[in-house]
Amino acid sequence: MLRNFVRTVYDFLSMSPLNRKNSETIIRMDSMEIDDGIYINKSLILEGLITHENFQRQKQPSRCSTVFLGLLCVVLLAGNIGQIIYYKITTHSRLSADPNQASCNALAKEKDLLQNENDTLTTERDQVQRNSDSLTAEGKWLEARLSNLTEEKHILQQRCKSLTNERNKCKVNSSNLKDERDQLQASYNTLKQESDQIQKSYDDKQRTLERLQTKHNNLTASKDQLQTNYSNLQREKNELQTRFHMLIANRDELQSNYSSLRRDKEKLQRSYNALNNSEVYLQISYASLWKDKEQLHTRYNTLLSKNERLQTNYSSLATEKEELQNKINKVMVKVRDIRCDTDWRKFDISCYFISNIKKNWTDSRKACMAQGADLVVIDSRDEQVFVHGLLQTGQNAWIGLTDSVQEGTWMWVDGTPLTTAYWEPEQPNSYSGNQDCGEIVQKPTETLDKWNDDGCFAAQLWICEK
Ligand SMILES: [Ca+2]
Ligand SMILES: [Ca+2]
Ligand SMILES: [Ca+2]
Repeated sequence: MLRNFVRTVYDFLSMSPLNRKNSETIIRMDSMEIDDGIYINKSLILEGLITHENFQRQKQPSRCSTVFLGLLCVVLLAGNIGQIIYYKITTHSRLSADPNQASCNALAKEKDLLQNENDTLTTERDQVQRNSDSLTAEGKWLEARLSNLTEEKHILQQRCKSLTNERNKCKVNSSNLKDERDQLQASYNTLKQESDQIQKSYDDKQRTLERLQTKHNNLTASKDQLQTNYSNLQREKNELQTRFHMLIANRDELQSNYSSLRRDKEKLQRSYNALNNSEVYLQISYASLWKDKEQLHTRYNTLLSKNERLQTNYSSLATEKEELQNKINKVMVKVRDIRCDTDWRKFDISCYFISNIKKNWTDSRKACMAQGADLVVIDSRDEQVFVHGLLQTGQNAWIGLTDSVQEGTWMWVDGTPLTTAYWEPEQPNSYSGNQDCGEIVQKPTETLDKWNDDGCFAAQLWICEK
C-alpha cells in the first residue's frame, strides 16, 4: 500500500500542471484506506512483494507496523495537499501580474520543491523498504517458529494420547489395587486371629521349653557319657580306617572285575535280546502247550483215577499172587518129593532122559513126546551144567532148540524165545545153510559154551525133559 502510494505521488509530481489537476481527482482518501484488508492483500500480491500464504502468516505480527506506516503516509499526504493548495493560490496571484514570467518562476520553484519532496520520499521509500525486508525476515522467523510449534504440538498431542492411555491403565490398576487392598484387609483380619492363636501356642511352647530345659540338663549329663563313648568310637574309627584302606584295595579289584562283568553283561545283553525273541516264540508255544497241558491234565486225572483202580486191582492181585505163591511153594515141595521113572534122572523139579540110540531131531522129539515129555529146554546155568554132565566124553545130543520157523531166530520147543545161550565159539554158523537144530556137545573145556547148530536130519542122541 505504501509503495503504491509513493508511486502515485511520484506520478502526480511528474505530471504537468494540467494533468496534475485531472489526477487530483484520482488521488482520494478512499484509496488510502489502510484497514482495507482485501485491497492490501491484492496490492501486495500484485506487486510481488509477498505471496498470499506469507501474507496470511505475516498478517497478525505485522498489523501494528502497517498501522504505523499508514499513519505516517496520512501525515505526508496531508503535507502534500497543503503544499498543492499553497502553490495554486500563489500561482493564480502571479498569473494576474506577469503571466508567463511568473508562471515560469513558479514552475521552477515548484519543480525544486517537488524535487526535494521526491528525494525525501525516496529516502522514506528506502526506509520503508528496509522495514519491509526486516518484517519479511521476521515473518520467515515466525514461520519457522510456527513449524517448530506445530511439530511440538504433534508431539504434545501424542504424549497427551499416551498419558491418556496411561491414565486409563492407572484407573484400572487403581481399581485392582482397591480390590487387593480389600482382600489384604480380609487377610489381615484372618492373620490377626491366627496371631492370637499363635500367641496362645507360644505360651504353651514356653512352658514346654522350660520342661525341655530340664531335659537339656539331663541330656548334658548324657552328653558327657557320650563323650566317653565318642573316644571309644574314635579308636574304633581308626581301626575302621585301616579296614577302609583294605576295602579300597578290594574295591579296585572289584572295579576290574566290574569291567570284565560289564563285558559279560554286554554279551548277556545280546543273548538277552536273542532270548527275548525266543521268549515271543516260546510264549506262543507256551499258549499251545498250556492247551496241551490242560488236555494232559484232564487225561492225567483220568489216568489217575485209572491208576487208583489199577492200584486197587494190583493190591488185590498182589494178595492173590501171594496166595498163589504160597500154593506154588506147597506144590513145589510136593513136586520135589515126586520120584522120576526108571532110566530118568531128577534135577530140581524136572526129570531127564538121555537116549542110547540116535535119531534125527524131529524123531527124537517125537520119542520124548511119546513118553509124556519134550526135548530138554535149558533155561538156567545150573540146568546147563546138569545136562552137560549127562553126556560122556565126545557125545552129542539134541536139545529142544530150533530156528526152522525163521532162520536166525532160535526158539525153544515150549514156544519161549532163546534169551540165555551157551553157543560154542563161532556158532551157530548154519553151515551150508542147512543147520536149523540145536545140540549140546560134551567137551572138556572150562567154559559152559557147548552148543552147536547142526542139520536136523542128522542122527544124534537126544535128551528129554518132563
Ligand atoms: Ca529145562
Ligand atoms: Ca540154521
Ligand atoms: Ca553148526
